[in-house]
Amino acid sequence: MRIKRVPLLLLVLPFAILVAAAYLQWALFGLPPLPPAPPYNPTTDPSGFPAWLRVAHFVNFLFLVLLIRSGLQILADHPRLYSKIHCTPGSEWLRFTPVEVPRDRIYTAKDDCVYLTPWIGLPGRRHTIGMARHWHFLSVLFWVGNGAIFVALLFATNQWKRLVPTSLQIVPDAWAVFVHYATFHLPPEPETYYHYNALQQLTYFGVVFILAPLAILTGPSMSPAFTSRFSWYPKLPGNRQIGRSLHFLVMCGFVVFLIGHVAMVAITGLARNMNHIVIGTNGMSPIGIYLGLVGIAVVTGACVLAYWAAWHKPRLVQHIAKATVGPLMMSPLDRHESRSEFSRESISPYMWANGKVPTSDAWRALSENGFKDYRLRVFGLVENPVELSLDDMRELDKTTQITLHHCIQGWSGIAEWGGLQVARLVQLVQPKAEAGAIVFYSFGEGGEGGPFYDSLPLSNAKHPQTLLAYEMNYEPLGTLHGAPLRLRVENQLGFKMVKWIEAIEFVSDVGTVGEGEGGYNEDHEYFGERAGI
Ligand SMILES: Nc1nc2c(c(=O)[nH]1)N[C@H]1C(S)=C(S)[C@@H](COP(=O)(O)O)O[C@H]1N2
Ligand SMILES: [Mo]
Repeated sequence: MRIKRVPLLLLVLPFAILVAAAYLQWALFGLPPLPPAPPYNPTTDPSGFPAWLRVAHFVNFLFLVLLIRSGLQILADHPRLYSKIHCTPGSEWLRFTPVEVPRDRIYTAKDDCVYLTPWIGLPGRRHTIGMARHWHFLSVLFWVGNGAIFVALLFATNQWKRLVPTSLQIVPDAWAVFVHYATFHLPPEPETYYHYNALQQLTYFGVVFILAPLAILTGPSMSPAFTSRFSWYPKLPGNRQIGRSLHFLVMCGFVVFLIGHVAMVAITGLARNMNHIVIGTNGMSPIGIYLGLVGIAVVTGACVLAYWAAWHKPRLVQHIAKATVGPLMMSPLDRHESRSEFSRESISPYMWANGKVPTSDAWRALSENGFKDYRLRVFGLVENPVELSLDDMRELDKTTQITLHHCIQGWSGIAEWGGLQVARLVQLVQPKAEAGAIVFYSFGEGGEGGPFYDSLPLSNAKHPQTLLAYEMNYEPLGTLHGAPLRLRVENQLGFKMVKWIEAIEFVSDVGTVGEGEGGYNEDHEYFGERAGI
């Protein structure tokens, strides 16, 4: 792991200053007096922990664990965090790989993935981002749903009074408690069955009302469909990579809280605390501890089950995600014609690459001849099948756009693309009424051999920013980035954008192509077919 000095200081210094200030205050003035317990009104103030609260607390714990573990796995697919949108190697503020990216040979973003032990990552090992994303998105539906119910019930009952401070006095009060903890003077426990101490209240408030919303809000800043529709959104944190970095830091916040929270539960009266958390009583019996251990076993079991399903039933998980995450999270984004463009000055100096450069004789011969003999074959369910040379395409029409590429792995980069709108091609070939999707076949092979391909529903193929690009950054498309022709679909993730295109087929349904999942990565790596987030 390597972190640059400035971000390290920015992260560590505030905490170090707080602890140093606490020590100084103790050394100079002694421990501050602790705030008195607030007056308790049995008719209006909360007493104990109702069942809904305990259930929500457990459900939250379960899905938070799944989210953190699958999130770390997603990070392992591109173990670098940047402050700039360009992702130039060497510019990362934090990285979890010792590799310095070589510039003298092809080194793809996929080469850069790191192994993550299944004890930490879900589903673990190397380049398992397809499955990790399914678990991440499935978990987030339940985590957010549960959180919404929890917050609604907090305010529907008097339980909100535990968490929400009603006076600024909370700040000096929490500071007094902090000076005690930081200097290892445990303050007397409050009657937590009725109220928390000031620091505890402020911390829980921060986790529920700041950290959790930040986790939810930073997520969509990484979605190509969302950010091409709302191009202002990723500018809120600064840019997409800052959004991604914040998403990671929020996760770190949750981990730090989890460790501190569990430690405090253990230190400040384990049996009583566990009875509060698990069965809602205020006694000293060990039953809460036992049932709590059962709860931890259930969470562990869920992790084992998710791991097993990812490795033994990946197709099933992929299909469940398609049936649930698809309609709930993707459909609202799919429907919109959106465009997000960047200025010429913002073009990235470096663009990561993925995929295997074609090795077939046919492609090599074309390449050696500068693709003069290249003919794009467009066939299938069309009235007017065509074969187009690059010149034919140039004559038909040319559209240019400066857009942001979002790879599923997390890296991004801005480039100019010039080429033929797929919508124009559709107009030319006249799809038959049965045609529902377009399949793009590559000269290149996929990671496990066999031709690389992917598909688009006809609706998205008609999007104004869906392009067959033969130009990148004002020059003919180079070998590494897909010469002679590649797809650009700006509201989708990079893996949909087939490079080195050989032919295009109009089909009724992608189920008949390859293994029927819609593309090579969908077939082989269980990626979701709709790639708007
Ligand atoms: N033929 C082919 N096209 C492909 C791939 C591939 O493996 N083979 N990888 C895809 C992925 S995962 C990404 S992120 C983009 C990368 O485009 P770039 O290399 O131009 O940055 O290409 C896509 N097109
Ligand atoms: Mo990608």
